[in-house]
Amino acid sequence: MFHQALKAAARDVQAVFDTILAGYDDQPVTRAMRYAVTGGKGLRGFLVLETAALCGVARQSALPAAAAVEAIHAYSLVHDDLPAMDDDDLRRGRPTVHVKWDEATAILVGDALQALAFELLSDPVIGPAEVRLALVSSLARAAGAQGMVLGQALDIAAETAGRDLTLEEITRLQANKTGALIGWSGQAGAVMAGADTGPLADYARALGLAFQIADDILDVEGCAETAGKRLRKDADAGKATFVSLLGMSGAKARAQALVDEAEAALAPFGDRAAVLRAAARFVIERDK
Ligand code: GRG
Repeated sequence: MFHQALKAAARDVQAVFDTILAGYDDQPVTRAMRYAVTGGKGLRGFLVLETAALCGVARQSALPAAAAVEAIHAYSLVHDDLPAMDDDDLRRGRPTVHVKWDEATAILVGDALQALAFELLSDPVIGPAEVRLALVSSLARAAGAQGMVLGQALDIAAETAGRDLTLEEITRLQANKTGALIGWSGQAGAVMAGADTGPLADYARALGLAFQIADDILDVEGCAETAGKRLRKDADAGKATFVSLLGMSGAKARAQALVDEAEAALAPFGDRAAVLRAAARFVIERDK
């Protein structure tokens, strides 16, 4: 049930991008944008669509918001892969954008995807102007220098800090770097419905952290071919991670505790939140 829902979300979000990008000039930057939004799991878009369904928002209304967060996520990966950042040549099992095209194109792809995200959120199909404004301002916060960009900046600063980060510092870094977008996605349905965001915010906070701990575990135990990206980069760079700080079994126990927390946060929704509960379990069981 969960895997079908995840696939359907990725397919529907992809269709949004296909429709929009079909109307763009046929330029390297637009071809590279299309490439950058293809081939991911689509977890963030899925969270938007599922929380929207849970809060009674029509799928058609939620789709531009789901595509918006996937556009921001895709931009972050393209920029993160650049030589000035993580310098990666493999992403989603394919050459990274700056390798397939060039660095200038990769920078422009990120810029354009970020702009596209906010254009998508202005689509009247989402709902009244106040709802769209709430989504725009919360996504801007989640993606910017009080969210994902802050996390990335803290990560870069840690490389030259001359000491390992503490567990508290890593938790804050990751809550921003990967947690902010996952948090936004998990609350989007409630925002669109004008409902209480509390339970879904708790769910998404725990899910985001579990996702990152699972990523650190995958970096050590995963298979690069299946994951579609280079692994063991953190260990090779001597970077502190949840695994280096908690040990492998400690990291697994913490991830499981967070999944339990995420599932518990969904209690007010009863059985209607079964797919979101399965999503929480998936984030720590995934192999890519
Ligand atoms: C460049 C401003 C800026 C930020 C980049 C999110 C991020 C910050 C960098 C990504 C680096 C990375 C590999 C982080 C680990 C967790 C993560 C976000 C993995 C990728 O997300 P998935 O697994 O990817 O959801 P797919 O390919 O499925 O979309």
